[in-house]
Amino acid sequence: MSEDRPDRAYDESEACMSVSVPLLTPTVTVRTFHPENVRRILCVFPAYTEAFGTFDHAFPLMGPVKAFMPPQGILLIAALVPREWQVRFVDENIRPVEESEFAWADAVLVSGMHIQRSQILDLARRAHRAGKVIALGGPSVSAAPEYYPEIDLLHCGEVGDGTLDLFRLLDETVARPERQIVYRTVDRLPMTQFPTPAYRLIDVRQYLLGCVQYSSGCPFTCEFCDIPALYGRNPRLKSPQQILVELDELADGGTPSIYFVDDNFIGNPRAALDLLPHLVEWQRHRDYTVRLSCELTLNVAEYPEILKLMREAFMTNVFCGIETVDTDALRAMSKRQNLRTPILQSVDTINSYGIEVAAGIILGLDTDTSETPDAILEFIEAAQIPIVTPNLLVALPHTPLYERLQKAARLNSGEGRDSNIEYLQPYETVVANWKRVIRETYEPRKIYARYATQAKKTYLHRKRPVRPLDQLTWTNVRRAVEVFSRTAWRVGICSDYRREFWKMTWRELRQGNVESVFQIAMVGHHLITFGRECLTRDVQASAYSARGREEPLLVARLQDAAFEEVGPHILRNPS
Ligand code: B12
Ligand code: SF4
Repeated sequence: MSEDRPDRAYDESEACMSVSVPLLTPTVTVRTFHPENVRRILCVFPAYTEAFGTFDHAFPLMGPVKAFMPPQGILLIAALVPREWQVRFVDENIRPVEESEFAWADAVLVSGMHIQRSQILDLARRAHRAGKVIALGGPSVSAAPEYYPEIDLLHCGEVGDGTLDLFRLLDETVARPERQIVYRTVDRLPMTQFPTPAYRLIDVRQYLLGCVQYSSGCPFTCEFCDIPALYGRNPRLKSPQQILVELDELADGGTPSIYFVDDNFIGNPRAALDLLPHLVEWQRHRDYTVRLSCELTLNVAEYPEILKLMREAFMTNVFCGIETVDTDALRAMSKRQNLRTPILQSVDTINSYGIEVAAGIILGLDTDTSETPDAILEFIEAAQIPIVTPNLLVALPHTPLYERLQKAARLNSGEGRDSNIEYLQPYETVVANWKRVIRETYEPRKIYARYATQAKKTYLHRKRPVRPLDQLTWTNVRRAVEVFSRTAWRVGICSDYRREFWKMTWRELRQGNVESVFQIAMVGHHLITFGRECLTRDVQASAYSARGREEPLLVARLQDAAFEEVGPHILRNPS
């Protein structure tokens, strides 16, 4: 296969061999498949694009941390490839793949979201330059295979029979195919048969959070969301025992915080109730040294039993898609689960169990008016939610929203836009509203004030370690001193909101909340810095579009590197 083979256009009807009904012998699954040949598999996760939710600006305060969260999907694949094969893993959020690693590999396996599309295509170019076959799976290709005409092998859907066929092909040959081949999973592997993702291939201390997945799928059908189409409406589950093994591995690896990446942790409330007592026991045993967090729907406020167990399990943070405070808009987008109880009341209820709420907000809805930004800002003020992620509405493929707008001829993928939607308001108005919400939400005084409220309203209700002195190990103390020195320098001395920082620090220290000082300072620093970049740089506004990604991230990283150079020696990374 020549290295400079021209890219081919995607045309499913003509160009692709689409393998949708695999020929399986009944007993062989992707877990029991034994290959005939030995292969070297390079699993790669592409870099993120900076966003409110990726916390890049917090990392320079934190020593070894270089990325947000380990990528579950590709780590699962790394654990699933036949035992006879060798596997290496590189997360390009930590470091780029080296030429020698491409040279080592027989095949390159990649995952990613739409927002990582240009990074995925860049990986394909590098793999092809090295003459290697590349296979892509994950949420983006599963929803939109047509985005990836350059990739040799596409894997659509979750792991299952499609994955088995992909492995069979790689066993047979690692030559690049003449035409793109698409594998689609029809029979999913039950999650109870999932192996532990290959956490052994990462240093979890390089991530802000560890993560695990208990369930996949969500019963709701919000108009803009592709989860029901991609992962189904009837959540599939791992067993609590699988989760405990994963939690132990991550906690033993040194992570202070673990996130459940489930689409909706209470998608099946009964399943949450089954798992939570195990988590409570696990936390008691570990004396609450690891914070847990998850994504769930706001109607958790209707389940006091779940909230009580979440508190006992030291679930300290949840992300909720609040989306909008306009009840007509919630009805229009089929997000009725947010309507059952007034939103502010739900947030207060969740907070009363010691759980902080982070909120996703969408701008550009058909129901938006000139009053929308004010309504959002009033809500943030009333709810006192510190972390808010405002995004422009985007029509993702395979969503009811996409179909509706396509029929109405309101899709527009013109250059330089961060959304493919013709909004009812002018595009510039929607972007201006987005900027206004960000400017006012992330004014340093306001975000620190919201954290001050959380300290009284939420953090006071949290579990506390029974033996706090056990955590005073030499390693922990040294790490705390290092992180505090960095934070004190960057935020407490160099930033223009140092007054707010010191006020918060004294208040929290007086109450003995050492951990809160670190959390608030780091998260606050990211939100304020990234918020300012949204206003002053060409940061893309939807967190979905493929526009303008590498350069800003590079600029941010170079700025951080330059800062390290001028900072005093004591503030540098320990080796
Ligand atoms: C955790 C999470 C994040 C985390 C980390 C993501 C990560 N490390 O991968 C963070 C917070 C960073 C994040 C951010 C965003 N996210 Co997000 N996120 C998720 C979430 C909830 C879970 C991801 C996960 O770990 N799933 C569990 C794993 C096991 O599932 P999986 O990756 O799909 O893998 C399965 C298969 O796809 C397959 N597979 C995966 N990879 C490969 C590779 C090969 C070779 C093969 C054979 C198979 C295979 O095997 C797995 C098992 O079946 C998903 C929802 C979801 N259900 O996936 C959204 C989701 C991936 N995120 C999404 C989006 C849009 C975003 C954001 C753009 C905006 C937002 N909503 O906040 C930002 C962008 C970040 C950035 N700026 O770059 C979308 C992606 C849409 C799409 N189709 O591309 C999803 C699907 C949710 C949604 N519909 O809104 N996200
Ligand atoms: S509740 Fe969340 S995961 Fe479920 S369909 Fe709505 S947006 Fe998607």
